[in-house]
Order: sequence, then structure tokens, then C-alpha cells
Amino acid sequence: MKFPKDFFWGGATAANQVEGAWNIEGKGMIETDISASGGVNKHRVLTYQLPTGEIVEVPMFGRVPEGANPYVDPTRYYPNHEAIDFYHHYKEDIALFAEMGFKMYRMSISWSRIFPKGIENEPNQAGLEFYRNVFLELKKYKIEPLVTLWHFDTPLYLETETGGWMNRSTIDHFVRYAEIVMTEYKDLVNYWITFNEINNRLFFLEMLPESQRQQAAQISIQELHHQFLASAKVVKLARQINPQNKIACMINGVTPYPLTSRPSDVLMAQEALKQGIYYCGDIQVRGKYPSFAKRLWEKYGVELEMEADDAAVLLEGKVDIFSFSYYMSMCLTTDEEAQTGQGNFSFGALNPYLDYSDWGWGIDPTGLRYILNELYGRYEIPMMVVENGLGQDDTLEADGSVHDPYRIDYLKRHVEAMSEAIADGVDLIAYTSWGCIDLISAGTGQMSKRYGFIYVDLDDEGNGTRQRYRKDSFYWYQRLIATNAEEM
Ligand code: P53
Repeated sequence: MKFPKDFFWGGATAANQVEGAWNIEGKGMIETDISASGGVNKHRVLTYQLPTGEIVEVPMFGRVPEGANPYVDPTRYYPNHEAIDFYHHYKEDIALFAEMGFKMYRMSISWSRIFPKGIENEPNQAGLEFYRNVFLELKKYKIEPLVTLWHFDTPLYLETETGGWMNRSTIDHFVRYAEIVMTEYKDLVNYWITFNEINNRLFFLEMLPESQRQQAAQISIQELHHQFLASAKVVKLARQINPQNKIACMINGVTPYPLTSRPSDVLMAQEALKQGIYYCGDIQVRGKYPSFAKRLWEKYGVELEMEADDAAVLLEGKVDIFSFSYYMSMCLTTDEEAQTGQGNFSFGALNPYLDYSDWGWGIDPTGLRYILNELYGRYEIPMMVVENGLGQDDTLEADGSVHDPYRIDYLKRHVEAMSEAIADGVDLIAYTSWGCIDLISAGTGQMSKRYGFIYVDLDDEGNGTRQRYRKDSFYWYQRLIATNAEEM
């Protein structure tokens, strides 16, 4: 196994999935604060109150009824409110990361902790102080922070009052927030990610019922245009603030395969790669819309609004690094009968050559080597795998141990795949596995979908001490980092 000697081994989390402290020291609300727990494999629901007083539940990404206000129902459980309380445990947690030998910790700053509504003139000092303390703690252990500016957490005020990312003014609010934090932490942080999994909604468009696709595409593609502009402006600013800064895009790397060698299946997988990954990647890495963009807009009947100097803004904001998440591949086919709907996220087909996780995600380390080669071949800039891991429930034994050989096996096979990709010539510089400490699942709101090396005593209903325990995978990862994956 050969990894460069300064390879960044580490782990990753996101503010709203670990911090808790949802409404203290000035933090404003975000979507997950009104997102009640959904139970096993159910999508989460947002809670709103109608002007009549009636409480309604809206599926995540669903349409909010006219006039409805965000509402926290005191009879429901909101898992992100306290989460694993990283806000008050960060010293202990970072000490555990250091004990594993982390070289890098990917985390996110919560925008609404800095600008509670997104529109204020002055940043919230308590929020700035919290992240300063976190970065100082990391520095103590020489752990390099990799900081995501947006991890699905636009201030709720912007979402509900101003039209969120459909409104161009959100670009300015975001850029101002980014400028404040990049200036504030310019001596503490050098690696930044602008938007987490920016491609998600485009990727998952095909999951929607056909009757909703066109409207959803119109919104997604317009909002994305605004996020691309925001990202590009932040890239330019980051370089002005500190020439040492390195900025990455971040793409959800679900890898499409054709189910069969039927040419139409092969083409369908290629279309999914273009729509799902290259559309966003090309704009952020090459600074311009790809040649296939026009045809994609036409496919969904999208009318994209652009201003005259947008193209120049995009061209000036090309990222330095390509980062992505990788959990699984997916299988596509034009054969209606083979579309069992049993593949990941209940669309596509089941891949007969893969095992699936308890949450139905297809485990495919070879897919990671494949997509690393694809992406590096196209972009030829340094790559980072900033999320990867197995979500599975664990058992805490009476003696405080947690035996998770399934997780070790999953991670080991993905590390081997990365090693092969490096041997193939890919310039891979970092691996931060997802949920290095157990956290609240983004998709389901569950605690039982655990990814961590560190177990947190908390269940899906919020019971538990939140005490931390080292899993077997903790010691495995520690050994891997110590030997730079020579031994694992
Ligand atoms: P959870 C879908 C597909 C792949 C990755 O996901 C995804 C999603 C959205 O759920 O999200 C990323 O928690 C995301 C993280 C998230 C992680 O994958 O649903 O960046 O916030 O926790 C794992 O198991």
C-alpha cells in the first residue's frame, strides 16, 4: 500500500449533525431545527404552522404551504437540537481524534451561528468565538482543519422570507458571511469547501414523479446557478484574504453504472454521470458551463436567468481541489421491468454483484477507484475523498467496547481502492471518512445509522448519556494512520 507521506488521514462531520446547541448564544434557525425525527428509513418531515394555527408536516424538499411559519412542535423529537452536543464536548472529541492520529478534520461552520438570519449587519461574536476555540484546539494537536462553509444549512429566515437561493441577494449574504469567517480565521484555516454536495438535487431529480420534475428542475438549476456564482466569488476572495488558501468544490460522487451492455443502458449511465457529477464539476473546476448544459436545460424545459457578467465571475472562481463524497455506486437501465426500485434511494436497479448495507446502499470499493480515475482524468487537479463510510447500528457491550468488524472491512476495502487509484496516477491528497464520531443522519435523522470510530451513547428517541466510547475501528484506524496504511 503506498500513500504519499504527507497524506491527510482524518474524519469528517457537519455542524448541524453534531453540534446541538441549536438555539443558544445567538444561533438562528435552519431547516433541521424544524425537522422532526422520521423513524427507520423514512424521510424526515419539516413542521410548519399555518396562519389558521394548524400544524402541518412537509416532507424534506417538499413545498411549504403559502403563509406557513416554521414551527417547533413541543410534542415531537428533533434530533438535531441537541445532537451529540459537540458544542460542549469539542475538547474531548478533538482529543479522541488526536489519539487516532488525525492529520485533518473536516467540519463545517454553521452560517446561522454567525449570521442568525443571514441578513444582519454585524456577525454574532459568540459564534465566531466558538469556532475560534475549536480551531485553536485542533492547532494544539497539529490537526489541519478543512472547513465547509455550507452544509445544507441556509438560515431559515432566508429560506422562508426572501426566497432563499432563488433570490440573487442570497449570493451577497453568503459571500459576506464567507468573507467574515475567512478573515477571522485566516491564520488558523487554509483549506475550505464552499458548498457540500452541491449536485444533490440535480442528481436526484430523476427520483421525483415525472409530473414534478420540470418545476423542480427549473428551481434547482436556477438556485444552482446562484450557488455557483457564490462559490466562485468566495474562491476569488479566499485568495485575496490569504494566498495560502486552498478551496475545494464538493460533489456527491454516487457512481452510475449501466445494468447491462445494452447500448441504451450505457448511454443512460453516461447521461447520469454528466447530469449528476460533471455538470457541477465542470462549472466549478473549469469555470464555465459544459457543452452539454444547453441540452440538459432543454430536457427539463428550464429557462435559466443569467446576467451579463456571470460568465466572467464563474471563470475567475475556479477551485484548487476537487473533493467528493463516496458511499456507493448505482445501476441504471432503460428496461422498465428491471427497474426494481430496489437500488439505492429506491430508484434504478439492484446490482447483482454487490452487497447492500442495512440502509440499502450498495457497497462498492471498486467504484471508488473507477470514479477517482474518471474525475482525475477529466480535471487533473488534486483530489480529496472527504466522505466515505458505512452507516450501521452497533452494539455497546457491558464493558464499554464496540465490536464493528463490518465497518473495518468496509473502510479497509475503500482504502485499498484509493491506494490502487494512486498507483493509477491519481493525485489524491486526503481521506476524511464520514461521521468519525457517531452523529445524526442527514437523510433519516437517526442516531442508529452510525458511521463513527467513536460510539456516542444516544438513541433515536434522544435517550442516552452522550458518553463517548472507542470502537474496535478506532484502534484499527489509529494503526492505519500510524503506519500510513502499510499495516491495517
Ligand atoms: P446519511 C444522500 C446520498 C449520499 C450522501 O448520509 C448524502 C445524501 C444525503 O442524505 O449525504 C452526505 O446521513 C452528506 C452528509 C450525510 C452523509 O452523506 O443520510 O454530506 O451530511 O450525513 C451520509 O446516512
